[in-house]
Amino acid sequence: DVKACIFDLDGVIVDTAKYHYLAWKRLAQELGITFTEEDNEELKGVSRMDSLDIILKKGKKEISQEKKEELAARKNEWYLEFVNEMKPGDELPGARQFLDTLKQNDIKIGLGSSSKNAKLCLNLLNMTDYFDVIVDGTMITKAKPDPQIFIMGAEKLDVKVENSIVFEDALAGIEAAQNGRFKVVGIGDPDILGKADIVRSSLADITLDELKSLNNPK
Ligand code: G16
Ligand code: MG
Repeated sequence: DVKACIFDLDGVIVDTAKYHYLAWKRLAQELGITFTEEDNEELKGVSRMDSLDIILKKGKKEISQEKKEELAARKNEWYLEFVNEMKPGDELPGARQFLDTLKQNDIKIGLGSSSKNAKLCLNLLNMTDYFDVIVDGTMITKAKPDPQIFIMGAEKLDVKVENSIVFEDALAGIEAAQNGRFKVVGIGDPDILGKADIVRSSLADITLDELKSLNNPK
């Protein structure tokens, strides 16, 4: 039985992934590092500091920890300029309706986001109340693809892993879910997310029956 759904935020509930990309691109540009949309795929679901390390490595730059903190903070300021413009209705297609359906069917709802800005985003979208449990980047010690974030979510929801389904748009997140033995729905491009149990382009394209059969293969 499906008793809980645990959602990634960026790229699943709301398209903040594009804001992360624009902010990182601006930082990379200032550092003289080429940074494309393809490079960005590697950053999805990855923590702020690890993202910066990936970009610096790509540009073959080594800098002090202090300077890194400063760059990461600058990126976050640019990111927040975009985020603060968000309002209810800016969530991804089908997201709100899907959460409504889960509520109506007494399925618990959790958030498992690597972002330290997750609560702010949910508040701006007026979607906080949907979530029975929120696990965000301020609460975890091990980043995706470690399953810690989703295991913590299931524990706090008081639901077993086998009764939970994870929703993810990033490879690192799909691996995190699978490392924790969760069933996982990929949201995005099947060519990139083929590892997931099923892939849909958005939450508008998945039904409750599909979820149930995912957890109860015939
Ligand atoms: C996300 C994004 C990542 C981002 C990370 C940290 O999480 O996918 O690109 O680097 O959060 O975000 P912040 O800098 O806001 O703490 P998720 O797990 O919701 O996809
Ligand atoms: Mg994501």
